[in-house]
Amino acid sequence: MTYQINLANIQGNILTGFNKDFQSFLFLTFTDTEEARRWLTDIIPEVATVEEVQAFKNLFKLVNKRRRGELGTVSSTWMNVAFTHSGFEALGVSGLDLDSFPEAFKAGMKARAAEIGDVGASDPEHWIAELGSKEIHALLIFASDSPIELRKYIMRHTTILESYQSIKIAFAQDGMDRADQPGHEHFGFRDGISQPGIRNFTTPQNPDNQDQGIPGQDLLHAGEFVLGYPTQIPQAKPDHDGPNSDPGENSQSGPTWTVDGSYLVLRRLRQDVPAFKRFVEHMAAKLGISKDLMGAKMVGRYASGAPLERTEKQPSYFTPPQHDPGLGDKSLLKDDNINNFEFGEDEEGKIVPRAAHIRKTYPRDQGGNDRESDTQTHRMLRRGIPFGSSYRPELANFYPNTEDRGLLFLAYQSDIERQFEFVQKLWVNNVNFPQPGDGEDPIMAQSPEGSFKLPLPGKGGGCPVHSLSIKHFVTTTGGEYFFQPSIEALQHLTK
Ligand code: N7H
Repeated sequence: MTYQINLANIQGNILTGFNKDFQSFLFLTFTDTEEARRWLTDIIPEVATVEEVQAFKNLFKLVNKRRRGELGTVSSTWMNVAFTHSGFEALGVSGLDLDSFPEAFKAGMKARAAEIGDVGASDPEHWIAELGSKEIHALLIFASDSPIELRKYIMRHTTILESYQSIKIAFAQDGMDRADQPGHEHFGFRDGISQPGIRNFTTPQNPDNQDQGIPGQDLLHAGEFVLGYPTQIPQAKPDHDGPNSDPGENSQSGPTWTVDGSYLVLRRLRQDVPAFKRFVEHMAAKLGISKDLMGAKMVGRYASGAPLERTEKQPSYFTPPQHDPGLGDKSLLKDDNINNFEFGEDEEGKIVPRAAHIRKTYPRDQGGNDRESDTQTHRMLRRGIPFGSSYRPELANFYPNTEDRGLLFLAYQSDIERQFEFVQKLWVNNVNFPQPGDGEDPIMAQSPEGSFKLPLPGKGGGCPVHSLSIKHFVTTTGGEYFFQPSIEALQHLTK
């Protein structure tokens, strides 16, 4: 079924992803409706759309392909804007419209803390003060290829904001790709590899298979991520195990003007890198495996991004390589191989443990009731970026506050409860998912001390299951639920 996605009306970071090395986030508060509306009128012409970001990416690819490598000849700087529920209220949205939004968005992330496992050290009472105590109304997202252009653009917007007395910057947060390990998050693993593809938007690499983008990347209906388009049907088609390709009902949420908009979950997740590294080293020595393999067993991929699970390129093997194969065999990192696997033949988790991070958060063919079809109703478009400087013990004495580093997790979806909250609550934090007693996601475990089941081949061909106690390496230090309206809806909100 073909339908047109209104790319000129949808904000750019949603479907395409800015994917810039330098990003910044300004969290705003309003106290005067008229001023807030005038400010919004001022900035709407600068809000980047999917159409523009996509056109830039195509030009970037074209230039790089012929010239072999990045010369920096084309670059861009983008801005997007999003609002909280109380932000819509401050903008003067009617009571009827405000009431029609779903509960999770109305409540906001702090109020949902117990639901999503933000307890103990992650409890909002321990969040950084600006995000824990203040009520945020809007978010400006800036992204650029150049730190200088980014700063100039932020200054331009700060000057615009200064002319509105009642609008205040409550918090500013920079995000930056790691200079020493580009594309990798702070624990050292390549991130941003596996994303859902989108029907009528992502180009199928193989023209004979209209259900996949790159091999293994299932194409989903746009309504999973943007309101007003067909969604996925959780039940499988008869005689077909894969995702159901039929279009489900159009996604709909809140007032009519939410069409072409998307919900954004933003989390500021601090990472305890030294503790993670110590744990991986200690466990690797104890179990007699390499650090590379130990880390890969926890994440589900090697640090280079090479799949741990079997792909066509990595033929059937029971014992995965001890050392990161992606560092030597670059073909494993290419489109044909990097995401081309399922977990069905590894039901016992002998290759990728069932509670490994990528298996918990996207169990592929091993998820819910109707397996693959059901799993595909819980996906998100992730747009995260690291914050803070890399862990470099040799610099610790010279740079203050070096421990505050982590991931700004950003994810777009059409239903926060069915997507982010479901994944966080029923998969990541559920010690009995996928199977009873599998344990917590060893990357994201939120309880002070959890456990993780790790089957490892032993002498004589057996595969004893080791139950490891895992520490808490990631702590939530802030976050919020936003809605990112279409360009037309932004105009509607100014009236
Ligand atoms: Fe995760 N990490 O470094 O270990 N994540 N993640 N994540 N994550 C992924 O495939 C990481 C977090 C997902 O499609 C990779 O892009 C860290 C939250 C999903 O196969 C790595 C943090 C949630 C996927 C990491 C963190 C998710 C995924 C592999 C926090 C949702 C795709 C690279 C500090 C609740 C799975 C890749 C798939 C992949 C890491 C957070 C979800 C390396 C450090 C909060 C859906």
